[in-house]
Amino acid sequence: MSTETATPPTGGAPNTNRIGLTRADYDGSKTTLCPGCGHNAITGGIIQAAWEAGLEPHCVAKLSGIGCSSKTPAYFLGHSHGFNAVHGRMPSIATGVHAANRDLLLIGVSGDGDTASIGLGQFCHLVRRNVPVVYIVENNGVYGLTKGQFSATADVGSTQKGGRANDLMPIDLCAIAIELGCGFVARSFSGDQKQLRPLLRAAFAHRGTAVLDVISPCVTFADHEGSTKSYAAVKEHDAPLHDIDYVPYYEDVSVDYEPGTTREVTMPDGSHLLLKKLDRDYDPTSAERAMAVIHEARRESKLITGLLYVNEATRPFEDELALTNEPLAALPLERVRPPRAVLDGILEQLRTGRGLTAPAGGG
Ligand SMILES: Cc1ncc(C[n+]2csc(CCOP(=O)(O)OP(=O)(O)O)c2C)c(N)n1
Ligand code: SF4
Ligand SMILES: [Mg+2]
Repeated sequence: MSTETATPPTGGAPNTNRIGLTRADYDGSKTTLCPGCGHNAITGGIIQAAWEAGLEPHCVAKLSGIGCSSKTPAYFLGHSHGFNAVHGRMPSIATGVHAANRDLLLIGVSGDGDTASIGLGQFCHLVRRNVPVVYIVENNGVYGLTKGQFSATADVGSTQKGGRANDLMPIDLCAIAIELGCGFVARSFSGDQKQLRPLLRAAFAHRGTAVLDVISPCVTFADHEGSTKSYAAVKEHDAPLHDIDYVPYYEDVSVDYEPGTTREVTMPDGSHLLLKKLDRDYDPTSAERAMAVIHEARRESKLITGLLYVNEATRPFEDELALTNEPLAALPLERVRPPRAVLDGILEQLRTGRGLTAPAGGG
């Protein structure tokens, strides 16, 4: 069985993956973020996971909002499509991209400010519609780009660099996602690549919104004593739910596999996520249990990481809307432009008022 610690290259040439690309083919431009920023490690995780998964770079669209985190799509998959949206508005752009071209795998990168503060409404509606986006929140509890103000995910009692304590309840994005019916919800840590990479690969294989809330320390504004999202605090309070392995659909899952101690999740493409029990027996298919674990963790000041919730049977956005399978850009003009007679009919209706229905409630 291949594990995430040692996925061998399987391309023809040395160090190439299944589609013949090297890891460097998944790089982007050089980071401009602070050295040691958790976001840089997540970028590395995305590059590695995309290479291991053999993603076709030209079939990926990277989307983001505004923030240090939202800058990071420039630093990975330099040959993919990309759109840097307005602050908190990435979900609308992602929804439009998916409606226009279902062949693209969408990777959305956002921050806790971008998602939980200004973009909360957008996030909720994306999840509720189950738009297929691998939605990564690089969560540091602050607005890094604008110099370290608390974001809406800051924990009660966590302090700013200057000593001021946050006294507002945090918004838990995983809890919101589960509540809104999201079929793939995970929490991880930028410093735990062994856990993050298989979660990313499973998220690439999911059909629907996959939310990954990744705690990602801001070394400049939130890595001091008193911050609950510093490297030291995360390491002290991290309580993983399980050890995670990922086996792609083209590899045999039977070797080294102990069904009694391992929970298996089959992804829509036939790949497998293997969740090996740690000290607790955790069922990631129960939304109630996931919510209970999130509440327990908050009560006990623990950071629970791993796959919190998975539902393989959710209905993605395109099924709900019966969208065409073909990218809109690939449709011939006669299939996207109504014929002259139809346009004339609409104009006639507008001119005469016949056939037009008044909006409910007037005005
Ligand atoms: C409409 C709008 N409001 C406010 C800002 C200022 N602003 C830029 S980034 C940001 C917060 C970024 O925080 P987060 O999403 O957590 O990203 P981080 O920098 O922490 O990675 C804010 C408030 C903006 N650019 N646009
Ligand atoms: S300010 Fe913080 S979040 Fe932004 S790049 Fe620096 S360490 Fe990262
Ligand atoms: Mg932030």
